[in-house]
Amino acid sequence: MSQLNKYKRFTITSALPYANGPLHIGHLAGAYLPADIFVRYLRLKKRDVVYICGSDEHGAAITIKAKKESTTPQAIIDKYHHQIKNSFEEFGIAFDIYHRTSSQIHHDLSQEFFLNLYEKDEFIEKFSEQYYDEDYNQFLADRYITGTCPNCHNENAYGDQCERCGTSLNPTDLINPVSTLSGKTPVLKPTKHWFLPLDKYQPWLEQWIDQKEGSWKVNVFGQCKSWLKSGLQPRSMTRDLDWGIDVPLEEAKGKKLYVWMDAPIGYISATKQWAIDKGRDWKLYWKQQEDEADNACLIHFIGKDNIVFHCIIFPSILHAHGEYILPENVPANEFLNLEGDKLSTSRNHAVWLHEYLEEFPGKQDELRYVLTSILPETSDSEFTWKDYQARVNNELVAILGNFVNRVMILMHKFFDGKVESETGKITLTDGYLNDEIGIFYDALESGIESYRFRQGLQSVMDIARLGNKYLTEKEPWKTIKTDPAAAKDALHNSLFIIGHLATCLQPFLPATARKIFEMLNLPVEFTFDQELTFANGHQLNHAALLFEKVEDEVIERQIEKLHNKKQEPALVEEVKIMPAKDNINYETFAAMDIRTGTILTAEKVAKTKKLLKLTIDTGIDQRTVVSGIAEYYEPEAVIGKKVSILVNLEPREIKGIVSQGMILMAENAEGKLTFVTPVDEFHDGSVIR
Ligand code: B3M
Ligand code: ZN
Repeated sequence: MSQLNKYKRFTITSALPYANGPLHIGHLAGAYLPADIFVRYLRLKKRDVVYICGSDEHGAAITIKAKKESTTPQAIIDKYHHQIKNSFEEFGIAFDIYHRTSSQIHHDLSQEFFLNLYEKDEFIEKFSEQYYDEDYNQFLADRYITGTCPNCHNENAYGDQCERCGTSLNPTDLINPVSTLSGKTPVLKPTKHWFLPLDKYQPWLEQWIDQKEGSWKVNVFGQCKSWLKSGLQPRSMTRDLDWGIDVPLEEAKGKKLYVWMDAPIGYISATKQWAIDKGRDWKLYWKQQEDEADNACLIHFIGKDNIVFHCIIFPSILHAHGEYILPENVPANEFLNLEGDKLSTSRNHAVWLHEYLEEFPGKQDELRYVLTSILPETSDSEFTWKDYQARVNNELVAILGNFVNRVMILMHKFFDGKVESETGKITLTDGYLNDEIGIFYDALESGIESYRFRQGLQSVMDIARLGNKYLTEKEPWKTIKTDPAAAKDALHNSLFIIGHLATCLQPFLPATARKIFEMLNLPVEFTFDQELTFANGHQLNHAALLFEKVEDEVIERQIEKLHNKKQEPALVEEVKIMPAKDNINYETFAAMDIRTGTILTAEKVAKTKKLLKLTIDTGIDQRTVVSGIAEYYEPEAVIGKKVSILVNLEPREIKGIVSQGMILMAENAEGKLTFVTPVDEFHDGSVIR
């Protein structure tokens, strides 16, 4: 019996990634892949669910990056918001909305929350001593101060948190504090701030969190209890910063909301935007309803370094506001490490999602499978490229792909891919199979609903293991000669195993599930309550390989790339810029006709390494273009891509093909190419000027 049946609807959130850098596999394994699996599962059970995320665009992390790159915070967030959003979309994380906290709707709601608590006198207003950098003449946000953690003596703890032991800190807790701006010791200066009285809320928090024992993950419940045990202190919700949401008080000019006050409210403002876009009622997903039984089930998916903000601070703000629901669960994951070391943006020690998508086109499900198999659900875990290769080759190719392929090949070989029965009805005739598959469905359900996605995935793989075992026992390739009816029965039963396998794969490997349903010539989405049947005479589509083996040199290249990058200085943007060309007059530029377009077809040009022959829909017409991108993109990876195309270039013959135009590509200092694509969804033929 599903524990989730009692809820009418679900509000699922994933932590809002800071828009100050690209996504890496650690982000996916922490807050995004688990949530995506959970949401896809709920949708397949036809539950009312909204999945919310967006970019976290305030806080010192953004301004520090801007200073480092001598640019503005706005330029940083625009760059990374779009990169992150595109990476999530291309990887297939199925948000209902991916919004951003620099939006007006978010600023308005955050200020409304602040004023709601302010007008109820919830805040403690007090002057506090805050660190001030006398060289830069500015107060320092928590992240601008580093020092030694009083708890574990990590010398690189931040002013708000020690990332090694997870302790939440106030800057004045740090030993030997240093300003990250001037590198000097900051001085304490009085400044007025508005504090959330966490000490006052402690009794309420204790009783609320105590109810969660047994339903919250042990690591999450334990961390909350230890903070409560050490006694909560008032926490400032405002900062002296030049970037963020203005504190909506006359006397607070120049002060901004603390990023961890506004960011979680971003879940609500994004839901409001989604509701406006879709004509829905956001209050059903966030406000307490007349009848408590109608309250939405709110679940926050995060990494363990965000537990205090999602289990102590944000619930306190929601509770103080008084009209909102509180999280039912916060299934935080631990950390993913990479090749024996911590993932690190600053040390460039990461597998970046946008790079994976470029270098492994069409292999999203392989990464989904490997990461889900090693999710740090109860302790830190490790990604290695050798393990990636082993799991793809020995599990996806050898177990899942092999089973499906054998059945499809045999069905075409012996029965021309037609599913026929003299009795007229095609059913799963083997009771043992039926029982076993039912057990795996139950294991899948209990795994996902208790946030044990690794276990859930393995129960799906058990269906494939069952299929291989069944096929080996039945040997239809032999019995076809002696007992064709038995061979047909065994293969029909195997088709049912494949259908259930694909149904259960959908939350985990959505692209693979779709491919299998296409091969079976069935609808490409099967909700869990749908009956899997084959009509008599059903025609299967052709067999197609689901996965390719990963060769040693592919892995060696990735390991070498990681090793080389770690030798380079930290991830900084000082790259060699191509020298500018001579100026041209406006008329020369205006003579070019550049449009947005879509790649409809793509194929390699025979006997060349660099050329792809593309068919482009330019909005004006469909035309052939030969493009030198074959070293960077497989043909199937570019189909459907939006591009910018110069349409009034004189046609040229290239390798016997008349090329009518040119795709605009960006080339970086290493000579790598990438598409120049409009940020928003514009129709083909839109004029680029
Ligand atoms: N922006 C991400 C982090 O701490 C932080 C999450 C906000 S969720 C409201 O890594
Ligand atoms: Zn520490």
